[in-house]
Amino acid sequence: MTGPGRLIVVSNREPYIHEKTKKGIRCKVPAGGLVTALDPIMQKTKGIWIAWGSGNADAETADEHGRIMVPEQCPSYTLRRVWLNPKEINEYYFGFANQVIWPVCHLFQENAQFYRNYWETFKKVNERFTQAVAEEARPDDNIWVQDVHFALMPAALRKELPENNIALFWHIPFPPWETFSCIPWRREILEGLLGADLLGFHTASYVANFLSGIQKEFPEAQVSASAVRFGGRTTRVRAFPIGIDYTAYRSQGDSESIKKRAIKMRRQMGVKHIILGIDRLDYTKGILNRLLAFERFLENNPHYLGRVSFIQVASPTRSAIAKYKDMKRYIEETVGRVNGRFQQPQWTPIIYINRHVATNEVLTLYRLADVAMVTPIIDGMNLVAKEYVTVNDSGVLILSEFAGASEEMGSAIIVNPYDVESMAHAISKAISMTPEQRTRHIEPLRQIVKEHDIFWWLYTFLKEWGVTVQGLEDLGEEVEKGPMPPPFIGLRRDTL
Ligand code: GDG
Repeated sequence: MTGPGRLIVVSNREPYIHEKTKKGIRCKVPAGGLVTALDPIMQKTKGIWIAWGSGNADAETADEHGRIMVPEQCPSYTLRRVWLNPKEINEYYFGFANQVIWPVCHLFQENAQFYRNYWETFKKVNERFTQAVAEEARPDDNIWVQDVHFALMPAALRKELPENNIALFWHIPFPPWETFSCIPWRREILEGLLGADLLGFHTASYVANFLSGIQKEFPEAQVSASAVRFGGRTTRVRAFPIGIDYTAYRSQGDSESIKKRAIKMRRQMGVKHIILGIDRLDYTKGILNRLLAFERFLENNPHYLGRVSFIQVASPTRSAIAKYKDMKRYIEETVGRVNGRFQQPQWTPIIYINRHVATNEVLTLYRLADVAMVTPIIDGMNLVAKEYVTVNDSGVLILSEFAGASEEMGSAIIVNPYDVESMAHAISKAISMTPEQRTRHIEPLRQIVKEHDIFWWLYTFLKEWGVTVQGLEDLGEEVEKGPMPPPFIGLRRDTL
């Protein structure tokens, strides 16, 4: 154990975004597990969070070095914003992160665009962020890099800051080597990652894929089940399944206002059964096959016509990228075709929402839905599965065997998202379960989410890393006591 030092977090998305609105500058907190978990922790440790300053009022609210104390109501840690120009955003973020690493790691190599300028800009942006960390860090700081956007940083940081503890968490799948090796710059990416003391993935199979890839690319490396010895140093590699802020979801989902909204919405919809899907509109999320499964279900079970509706929230994401535009078109054509085929004056089979919905609405939908279909083609973890079983007391979860979440949540109704017929069958099974069967189904799932919440994830990661962080010395005790109380969040959490 070393330390205690501060925690320096590096992520692409920033925890506080300043935007110009008609009513003046407003500060928004993006929704999502990472910010929810790390923000209260950063408030306690008074560390530094380094991220891309993406808001159109970010520059004018920060000082000349891009620094701003956050949160506004009780400034306790430094957000250091790094500026990117439109070319960099296009090539590093939409290009390399979203059109090289993302499709390859999700086994969609055919969607990848291996342009050299994407790679060059990716390297440049990784260097820029490394410099920003170097300007902020003290030798005893613990530097925790988040996600694929900064895959090259651990090694670059190791060079700049040989004294510091450095770790990285990879939020998406790590694919089999046959797939990953199609990236022309795979060697540099792996060398970048091996600069870390600790690398975290969501599941044991991603760890295994990574380790076997290392062995193939670097035959001279010594690889064990949980570590790599290479170039004179050791990188530990382990699975840390990410969780959600269980207590916050549970208490917000249980509030009177959410319950009332759910009851009202069900009355207005006038159907007996409601099935839900909530995803970013991404080709990995399996939305199209899910809609086809619902169509097959209606075909096979005509007695359900008029009695069951499917609500699909497909929130816009990366919509400038051609493959996302294509997927949106296929989905919308399918919604139109299925609705055209079955619709009745008083009943809409598929209710399709293609916008970002407010968090309260998401909670209402979780509360309302009898069945949630979380059926990605492949997904690192998938937090929607965890959120749904936390908020709903008597729902049924249909879960893809290719979502990381299925490693822990094996008692859900597990489906193969390519098999439309069996997903249709899973829908009939789910909606014909009795209330007692549903309660028996969801309770153990909720228990798993409760035990392995986001604070457990954080604590387990820091413990394995072997660092002690200033202000967080009591984190272990708090995690042992059970889920943490909701953090101080003084702002709306309704953007992604
Ligand atoms: C990556 C990995 C991994 C979605 N639409 C709206 C909305 N959401 C919220 C959900 C949930 C989150 O966004 C999505 O979480 P996912 O886990 O599905 O994933 P990704 O964005 O793909 O994230 C994933 C995750 O990282 C964490 O490591 O689990 O596998 O791909 O919280 O509720 N929230 C609101 N409106 C929407 O329209 N408010």
